[in-house]
Amino acid sequence: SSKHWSYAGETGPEHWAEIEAESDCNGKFQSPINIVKYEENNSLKPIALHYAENTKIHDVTNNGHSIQYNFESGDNIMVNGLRYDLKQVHFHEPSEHTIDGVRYPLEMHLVHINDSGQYTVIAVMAKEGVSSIPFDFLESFLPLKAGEKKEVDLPFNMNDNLPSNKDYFFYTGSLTTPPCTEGVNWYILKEPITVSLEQVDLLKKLMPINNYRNEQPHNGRQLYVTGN
Ligand code: DPN
Ligand code: ZN
Repeated sequence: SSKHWSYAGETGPEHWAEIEAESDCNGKFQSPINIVKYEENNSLKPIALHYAENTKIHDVTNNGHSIQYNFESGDNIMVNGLRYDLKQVHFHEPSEHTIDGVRYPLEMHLVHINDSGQYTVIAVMAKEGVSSIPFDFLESFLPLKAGEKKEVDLPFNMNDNLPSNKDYFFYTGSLTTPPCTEGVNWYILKEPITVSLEQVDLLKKLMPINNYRNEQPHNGRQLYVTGN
């Protein structure tokens, strides 16, 4: 299409479906959602994370919507016996998902895709606190302007970016940006990581203000939780 989507005004979320005619943005099973009315499901297993100690990040890009780290192949997760490769990690400020109505200062999305083109996204919330090492790493490579991209050649361990407790909420939704593709497995970790105010401020300067999509209706979807 001629117009490009954004987070506000004439190209904002209310217009995504018109702007991207082939998208699912008007679909019934969209993301994000407010996480409430969840059920325990004891048959849900821990997510099998295969994140190497020395993963190569190909580049970091300011794509005008978010700051995005693009990964070389290697890191992956297993979901229902299928391998999903980690493609990219990016940020929303403040968070897109809310938990019992609470919006976090930051939400990190780990976007994975399988051989059939289906997505699994792990969402990690961040609250204000002592800065974590990966975010120091992040600062030193951030491109400054929209459209800028930097090649990155440092080993990176995705595990360092995650909370120790991997309990999660699970539901089926969509990508939260056009084309809003449905059928996405969402794992939202219950335990937030911590970032410093400086780090949130830095990301704020680089990304569009409020780069989050509003809460979407559940429309009868089941929402599950693991752990206590
Ligand atoms: N931009 C990603 C998000 O905000 O979750 C989703 C996405 C991934 C969109 C891959 C298109 C392709
Ligand atoms: Zn996202």
